[in-house]
Amino acid sequence: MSDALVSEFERIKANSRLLRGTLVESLADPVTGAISDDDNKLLKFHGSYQQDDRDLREERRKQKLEPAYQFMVRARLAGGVLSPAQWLSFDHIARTWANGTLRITTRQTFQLHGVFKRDLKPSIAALNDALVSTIAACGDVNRNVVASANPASTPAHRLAYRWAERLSEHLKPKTRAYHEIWLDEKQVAGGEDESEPLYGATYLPRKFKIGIAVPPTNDVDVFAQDLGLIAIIQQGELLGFNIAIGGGMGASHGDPSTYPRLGSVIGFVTPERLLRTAEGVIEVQRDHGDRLERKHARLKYTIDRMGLSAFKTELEHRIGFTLQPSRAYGFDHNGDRYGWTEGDDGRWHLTLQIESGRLADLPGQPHLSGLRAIAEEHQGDFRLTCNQNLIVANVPSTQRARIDTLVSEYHLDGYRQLSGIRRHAVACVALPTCGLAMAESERYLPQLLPKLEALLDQHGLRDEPIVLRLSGCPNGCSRPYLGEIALVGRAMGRYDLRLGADFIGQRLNRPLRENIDEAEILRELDTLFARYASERTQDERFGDFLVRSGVLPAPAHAIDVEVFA
Ligand code: SRM
Ligand code: SF4
Repeated sequence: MSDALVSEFERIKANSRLLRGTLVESLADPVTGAISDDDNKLLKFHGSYQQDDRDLREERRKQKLEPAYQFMVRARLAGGVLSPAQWLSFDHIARTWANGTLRITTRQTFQLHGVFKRDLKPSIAALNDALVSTIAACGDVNRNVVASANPASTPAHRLAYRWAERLSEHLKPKTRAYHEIWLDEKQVAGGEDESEPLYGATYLPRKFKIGIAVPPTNDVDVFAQDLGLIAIIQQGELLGFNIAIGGGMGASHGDPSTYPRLGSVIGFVTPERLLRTAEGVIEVQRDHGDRLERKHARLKYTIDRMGLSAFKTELEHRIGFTLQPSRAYGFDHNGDRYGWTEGDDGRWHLTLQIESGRLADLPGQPHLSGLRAIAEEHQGDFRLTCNQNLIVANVPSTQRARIDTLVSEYHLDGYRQLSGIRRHAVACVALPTCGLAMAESERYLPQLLPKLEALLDQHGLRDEPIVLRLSGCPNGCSRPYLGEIALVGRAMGRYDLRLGADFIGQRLNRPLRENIDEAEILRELDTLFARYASERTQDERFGDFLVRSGVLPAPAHAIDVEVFA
């Protein structure tokens, strides 16, 4: 492609010498807490974003100071699994170099916030010492591969996790830049052996995400992934994966050329063909994705531009085999199971609810310290979930009582009395760290939930499970278009109210009202809760009720494509 046909970002990637840019110089520059604009773009591939504390912006501006620059660091934890020793390293890094919190993300990993430039290198090096990398946690590459954390059986979880690890490793960038910059490895830039066989020098046109679901649990929201894999397991044996392509949530307000889209199921592959199939999807996207307009560069737009069947033909041509017809599967929920469950190997798993995934020590809620105490004694592992919760996993039965004692002692036992909506509430980070936030999200959830619960109480619906998703802007980091109820930020205190997704992550919601404040949101929901309480059929979910009763237009089919208004 000629230079005129690619974006500035493409030029920066092409000239970066496989993601090196001038990051070393930017990091060493003592004059500013920031790094250069070009390096900023490259830093993402290394797992970090430059941010500034938006709560302090105005004050700093008045004082003629540069913004309070700081960095977010995102780890790569395939399948969200980490050992107690790794937990203790995260805890140490959070307290030493970040803002004293750990944030479980909607893609099953940890983010550290508030890391100053001078502390980036020690933080990333310390994570690597604990065998946790941050490479490709962000950037135009395959990101953290997520996998069902809640499957009903232990072998199914192991299978999903093993494949998440294999995909994550196989699709990792090959550049040594990461090791040079953060881990002081000898410089090899320009060396003859160094290349990116899969990605090439300009990597992908945009981020790429893979998730593995194990039916009947869709806790990864498999249809929101660029490449969604639905594990087909029979009697403990993995037969293979249904392949869903082109899921994605991001959109922009008022721009109908951007939209959330659910993945389209295009076939089935056996396990030995999975890696090649994933590579094939990435190659087609690499060569056909839009490199001029980043807004239209995700796989979902490539597919809609090429046509699904043309995309599939191109994929099969590249991988050299035909996909088999997809196999039957069925999901029944996309949430987490709280409390203790027993695996079929006699080990136990305890799912704790972590509001918005934020682990901190707050008055009366010493959750971060509680988890540190648990990690010091725990003999199994931890699993982070895509609903921002935490599973203390693989606990021997002899250790259960001790874990319960610590959970109670550190007030981590909130999961015992959750309302139906609180069990299914997810909120993105938004303010003060996210540079794209238009409204509050994580900080708003604790205020909003009691108000929603009060309304639900009035209508006798307290225990009714309802999927609630909050996002501070339409980029969709909490996967809000899959919420039975969703608020998508427009401006401070104002949101689009979207309703009517299903309970299993297979139907997008629709906007009911745009740009409204809390009072209007609560009024709308009060009316709808009243109707739901009196008109629903037995076991009917809130989202399904809204569609059946005609409050919202019926979608053409369950897994559909929506044009975003
Ligand atoms: Fe996200 C950008 C946080 C999951 C779609 N996302 C951002 C940034 C980095 C803002 C930025 O670009 O400056 C946010 C940093 C906030 C902060 O202060 O930490 C951010 N995204 C998050 C996290 C932490 C939200 C959370 O509350 O957990 C999630 C981290 C996931 C991870 O561990 O890798 C997160 N982001 C998602 C998801 C959900 C998912 O992947 O399952 C989506 C929707 C799915 C998708 O990709 O379509 C998502 N984030 C976006 C987008 C829109 C992309 C698009 O195609 O249009 C952006 C903006 C962008 O890329 O330009 C974005
Ligand atoms: Fe930021 Fe928007 Fe993502 Fe929320 S949805 S974290 S506000 S980019």
